[in-house]
Amino acid sequence: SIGCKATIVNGTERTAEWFPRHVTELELCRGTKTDYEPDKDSNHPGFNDPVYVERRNYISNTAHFYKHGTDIPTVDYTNEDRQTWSVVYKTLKRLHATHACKVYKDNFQRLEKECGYSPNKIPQLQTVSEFLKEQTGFKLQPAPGIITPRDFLASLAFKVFQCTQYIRHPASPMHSPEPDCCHELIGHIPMLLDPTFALYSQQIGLASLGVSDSDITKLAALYWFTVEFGLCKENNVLKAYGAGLMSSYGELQHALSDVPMHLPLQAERTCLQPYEDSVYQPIYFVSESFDEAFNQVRAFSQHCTKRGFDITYNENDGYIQTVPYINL
Ligand code: TIH
Ligand code: FE2
Repeated sequence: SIGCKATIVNGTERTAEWFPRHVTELELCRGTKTDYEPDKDSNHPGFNDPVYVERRNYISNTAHFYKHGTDIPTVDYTNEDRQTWSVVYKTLKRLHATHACKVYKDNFQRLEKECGYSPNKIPQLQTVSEFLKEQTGFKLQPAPGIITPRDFLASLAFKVFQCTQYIRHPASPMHSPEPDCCHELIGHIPMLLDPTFALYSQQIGLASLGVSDSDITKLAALYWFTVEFGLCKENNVLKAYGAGLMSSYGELQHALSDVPMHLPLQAERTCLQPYEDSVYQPIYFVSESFDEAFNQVRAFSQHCTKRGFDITYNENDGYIQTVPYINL
């Protein structure tokens, strides 16, 4: 319609007002931001490695064809991939002992006991998705790369978490400029097993459906500084819970050091903070407690967006429902 911004997503033109109403429509919500891919970003450790680029792109492309309700295809990881996973897993686990919050560590242990997490094998997304679904109702959907904020947040409303399946370049196991399966499996999955955290993630998603581009930017910043790079206090000691930290040995140490700025998490302020994907963050936001972070941001995301209706998701039939606000 006239006056609204058209976005090209996988060759489909759609209007800014469109948003998914049924979980199967998430197949239309995987527009990618390609700036940090190894064939485009000269700082990517795989930039000069055509064999890596081809393999990464092959795995990435299969995600475009994923259909809701089908099993996520198994990836045959190479010996080199498994070696990378093993190094990342062992090194991070040692650092998590001192740097990660308790919820993260407890859930990581559950994944080792109940879902086959180990340094010897890269877990397949389908196995992890089934476990997660039983625990908090979240499911995984394979993602071709970094998903645009609008599409990524929309999937959270449906309790769908979009995950990359390719693995980082072996030359740089301690930091990847783009998300990879180490980031998803080690960074995100343990926190998504926490019911409060899962609910929080879904709330940001529900708040994002059908809102303006500027509200998406605010919600994406809140997501970024909590789910990806959040810090919290435990018995007055700084700990991390953000997935971008849990999967990066280099950045996790940086985040808890004196080098970056630490500011208190304040939804109204944090949502305005710009951020950069590929480098260590110069600023992190700290909440007094884990629950405080969620309460604050949840309240904000429910009230910040001036949408004329409320939205709920029905897990049984996969539809979202819009309920008009009644103005008395
Ligand atoms: N830098 C993270 C890592 O090394 O695991 C991956 C990313 C998370 C978010 C953006 S890039
Ligand atoms: Fe992430």
